[in-house]
Amino acid sequence: MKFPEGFIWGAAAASYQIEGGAKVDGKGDSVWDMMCRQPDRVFGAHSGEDSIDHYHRYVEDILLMKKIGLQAYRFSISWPRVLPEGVGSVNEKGLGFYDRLVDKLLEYNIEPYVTLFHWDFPYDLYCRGGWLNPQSSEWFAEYTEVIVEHLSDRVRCWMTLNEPQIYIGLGMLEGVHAPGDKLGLAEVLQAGHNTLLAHGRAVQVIRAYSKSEPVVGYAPTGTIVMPEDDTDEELVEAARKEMFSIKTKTCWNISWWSDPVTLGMYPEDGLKLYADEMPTINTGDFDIIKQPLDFYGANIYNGWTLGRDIEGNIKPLDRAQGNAICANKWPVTPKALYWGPRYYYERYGLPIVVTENGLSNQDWISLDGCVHDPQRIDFTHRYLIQLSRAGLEIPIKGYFHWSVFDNFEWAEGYKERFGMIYVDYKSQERILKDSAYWYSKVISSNGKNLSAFSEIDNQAYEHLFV
Ligand code: IFM
Repeated sequence: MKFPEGFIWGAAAASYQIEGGAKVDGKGDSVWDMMCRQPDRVFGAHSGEDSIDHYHRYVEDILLMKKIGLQAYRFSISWPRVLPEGVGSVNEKGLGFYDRLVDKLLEYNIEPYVTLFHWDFPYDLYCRGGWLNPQSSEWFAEYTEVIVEHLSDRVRCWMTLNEPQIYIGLGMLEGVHAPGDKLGLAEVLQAGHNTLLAHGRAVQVIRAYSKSEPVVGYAPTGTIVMPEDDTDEELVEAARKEMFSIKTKTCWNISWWSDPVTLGMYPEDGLKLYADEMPTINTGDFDIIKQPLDFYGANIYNGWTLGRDIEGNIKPLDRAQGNAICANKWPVTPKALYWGPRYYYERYGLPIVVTENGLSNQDWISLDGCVHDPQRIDFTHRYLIQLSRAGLEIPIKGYFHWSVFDNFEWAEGYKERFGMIYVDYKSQERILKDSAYWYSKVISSNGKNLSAFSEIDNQAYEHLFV
């Protein structure tokens, strides 16, 4: 199995999911702090208030990352920890945390990959209209400037927004994520347009103020569509088209969120479908939104397959009974890590970094005191084989496993475990799972210890991973 020299092996996490310390050192509230205080919003009334206390335990956590051999750590910054009211006065203590975190990472030769926004929007700004406020992209630019001024002497790699589909779609349309609103689609798309402007302004700020040569990306999500037969050109084209199409009046699609950022326009089918709900677009907006990017950050977990019926018509394949699924019922579809990066690269022309990929599992501490997670190892192994295959055809720069630690899985609370490091939420003890030791060998061999695609292709049970 081959990965290029210089390929980045990392793992990811996000501020609200791991930091805890929600009320310490002057941090302001975020919409997730607010959501977690409301009844029946989050499974088991769990909250990220203490979470895994990374805020106080980051040194121990970085030592564990070093033990695994991580070359890069993708983390996000809590906007209200740094600017408690979202704009205006800076909370030096909050900023100081990220200083210490970055310094410690660099001391251990782990490259910081900073995400500016991973969903913990300042509550005070939410009260001023949140992403619906026409000024919201300027608020984000102000926040970005504070961070870039402060950290860019040591941080080179940046991502602006994580998964706008989720915090806008699930947060403002469907109301299951913070801020928990159920607005009309027109308002939601307006908020979406403002968040895309925020992305563009943030890239401008990074490029204008960075003290080192920046490497800038964007980290949206999306469901991958895969052709059943790689040699059927018509099917390959149909899957490509399907993956970027917009068919429902929701926020769950790829192109509405990525075309403006990379191609400088909204996609045609979306313009037609959302004709009655279109946001106000001012002259020059796309000049702001479309900024030069160094990579496309792809958060990829799964996909679905297009095949042919008995008459040869193209149609979605049914999932096999008893197919492989994660604890959260997401299907396990390794080829998503081949087709996803390939289709993204073909459409957007940017080198790919897999900014998230991983498995929700039911891990516990065995009687021998270890945490055995063979499914996570097999899942990651299968996906990485496909990624390496993609890497033979297109530029893939790195892979970030989601997640480093077990953590707060948003509306699902702590009932799902995504980490390679187990966390006992009561004692805060950390235990490296088997997958962490396994990943360590993947990293040190630059993937050479993985099976080759030729060894696993066309296995009899492949239908279980479709
Ligand atoms: O935990 C989340 C992360 O915050 C964003 N992407 C998907 C992960 C798993 O649901």
